[in-house]
Amino acid sequence: MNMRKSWPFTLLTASLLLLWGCPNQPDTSKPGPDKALQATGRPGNATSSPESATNTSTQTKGPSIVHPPSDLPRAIGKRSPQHIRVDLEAVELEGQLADGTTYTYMTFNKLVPGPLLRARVDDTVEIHLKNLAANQLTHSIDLHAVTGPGGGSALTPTPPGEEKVFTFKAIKPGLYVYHCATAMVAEHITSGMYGLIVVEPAAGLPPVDREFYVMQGELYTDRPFGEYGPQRLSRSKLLAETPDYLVFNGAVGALTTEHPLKAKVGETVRIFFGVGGPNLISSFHIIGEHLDRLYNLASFTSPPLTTVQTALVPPGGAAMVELKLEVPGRYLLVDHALSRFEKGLLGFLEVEGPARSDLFHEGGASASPAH
Ligand SMILES: [Cu+2]
Repeated sequence: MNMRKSWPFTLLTASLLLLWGCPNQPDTSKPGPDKALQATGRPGNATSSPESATNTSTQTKGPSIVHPPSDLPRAIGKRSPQHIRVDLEAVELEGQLADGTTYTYMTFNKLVPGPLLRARVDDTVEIHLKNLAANQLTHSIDLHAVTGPGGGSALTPTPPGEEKVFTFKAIKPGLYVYHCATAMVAEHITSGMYGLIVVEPAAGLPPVDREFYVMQGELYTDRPFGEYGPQRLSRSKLLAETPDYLVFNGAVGALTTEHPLKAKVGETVRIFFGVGGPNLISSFHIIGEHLDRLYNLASFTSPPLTTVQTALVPPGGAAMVELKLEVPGRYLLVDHALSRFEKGLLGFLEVEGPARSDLFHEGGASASPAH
């Protein structure tokens, strides 16, 4: 058998965490995980397709395309408007989608999502889009921060080996998606060509202790979830909107085994969260925590909602969320449409610090040292 090994292990741990809401290691004395997972050795239901039951393909390995969630520019804060130059390069490459499985990604700067761009309202932003000579396809960019027809897409169709430049003034503060807009647009987006641009208000954003950058996307592959080997885009599944994979930051395990989010008790963290999609709405949720401030639909000009459990984020949309961390342990980032968890959509927020048994502890109330 050539079945995936590490994902079921991750899923097992996560399933246990889901079942008991335990912030640390699961208690193995409790009932076991989903029986279908045990029976099939892989996530999903017990009635696996014949294809998935005989995964005899050869494992493939490629470079990681995962954008680390802590890799983003520092806050701008209060300053005068400036002229900013942004250099982006379209790169097509076969990268790691999951253990033993690769996919032909299309990227901005070799990572999914592309770089988090950061400007201040009324900055003049000069976009340079280069298309690598070795690429097969033309690429372009539409930034939702742009005020102007096409968001830049009509000015930037760039064949391999060429470069296009355009300039816009960022007159509206907010958190915006950008993406390739070359037909078939959905193919370029599903393959990884999306990212976020923050346009900070004149006074800057409220200070926080840490910021993270997370985006959700779906992939439509010719072979089912968990198959080894190089995967190609399935256009029929794309058009039917039936993805095989859903991922944070481009790949299965991106925000669990590869780059979990890390923070400390007492800190306030901000997540710039966006949905590249191209098709599915996210019900973004952090299991065991609350979104203390939700800048709903990424509006910076409306007051944030407070103490929200789940944020609804559309494709081509975003949300800025902030939460204060009170209790240590591992929190799970999910889309609460939880079937998607079985297709790879999971992240960890690992919080270190002293226990808060006054807020959370095993056993009856009398077991708490506070009583
Ligand atoms: Cu493209």
